[in-house]
Amino acid sequence: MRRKLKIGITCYPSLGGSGVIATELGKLLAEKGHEVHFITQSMPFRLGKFQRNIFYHEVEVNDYSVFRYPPYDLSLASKQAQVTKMQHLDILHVHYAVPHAISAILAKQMVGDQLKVVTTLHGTDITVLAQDETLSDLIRFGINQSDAVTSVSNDLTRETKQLLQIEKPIDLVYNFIDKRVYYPRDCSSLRSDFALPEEKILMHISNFRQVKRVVDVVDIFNKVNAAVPSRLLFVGEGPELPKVQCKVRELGLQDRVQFLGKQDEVAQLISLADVMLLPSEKESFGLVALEAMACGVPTVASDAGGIPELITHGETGYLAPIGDTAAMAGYAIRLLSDPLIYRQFSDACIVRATQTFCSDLITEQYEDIYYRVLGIAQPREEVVCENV
Ligand code: GMT
Repeated sequence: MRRKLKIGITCYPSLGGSGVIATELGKLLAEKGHEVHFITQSMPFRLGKFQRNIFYHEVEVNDYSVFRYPPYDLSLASKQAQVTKMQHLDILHVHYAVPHAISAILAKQMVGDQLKVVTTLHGTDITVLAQDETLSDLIRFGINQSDAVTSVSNDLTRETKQLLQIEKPIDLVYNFIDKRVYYPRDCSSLRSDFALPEEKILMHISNFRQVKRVVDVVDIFNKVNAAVPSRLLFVGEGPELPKVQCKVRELGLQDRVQFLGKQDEVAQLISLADVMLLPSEKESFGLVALEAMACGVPTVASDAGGIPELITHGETGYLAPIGDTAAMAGYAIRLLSDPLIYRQFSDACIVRATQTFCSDLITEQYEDIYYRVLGIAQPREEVVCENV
């Protein structure tokens, strides 16, 4: 049996792919007997009810009147050091480079070298923030000082190395799904709330940031709906929402488009969809497309960033150049008009999601990294990922 570890996890607790991956990883590590301590600004939204081996430590920010900006990064470092000392943590696994990696390195300097820092890069911490010259040196420092760095796609690794001239090795660890949660669910009764039996459902889930090109979703839908009567469901909210609502009105699609707002649990909702749309400008991996795949829902996406490492064009979905909404609409129409092709894609999605991106396999990859940085040789456990 492998030695059980004490692991601190820091992530952004609000809605978003990096927070989801960090929280689900923590839950899976705890299930395997490791002791997991979340050190975050608030309770991660997916943490939910009490679970054995999971502990939560809230970072309190000192807002003393002299501070113009309350120093969250320092409060985080101080909490990480405190929890490490009290709980004898072996590892601090931080998700998203800024400021989490920097705070963790400071915490390590406070408690000593026996604490190892693992940093996972998720995407915009590199593709957006590392482009900012006021932050790039800091991010490079965080990466170089971490005991191990992981990235969620080969494309993100390439971009990190190129943008920041990083030479140290970066481990590739893809996003994952828990197949006990993401599988094709029966939602025939719920479906009738949103569409007529002969209509198709297209869906987009995101935080409506500019990089998601959500207005393109409306454009794609408009073209699809002209050929195949359909409905569009939006899940999530964010800065681009007003623009998207405006585009829906402009195209007179109000009665065909519904905004469901922020939703914590999307597994059931995804099964409502026939096709997921992800036309992003930047996307290091595209967790939502993986979640859709596991539910048997193919995605039509842009070929940005790491998306091609997840979606095989013409097998588990379709890819088109960023902004080419006509091509994306054409692909969606092809999928929605041919039940035989659709079935083939849907089956291939489930196999790929549950075999290549299964949580057992990916959790094991993270554990291997922890043991490696701690210098503990541990035999590998046999993981067999079968599809449901
Ligand atoms: O996609 C978002 O805007 C959320 C963002 C985050 O930082 O939480 O997601 C990033 O991390 C996910 C988990 O690793 C990836 O699957 C997403 O592709 C990535 N988003 C971008 O690169 C834009």
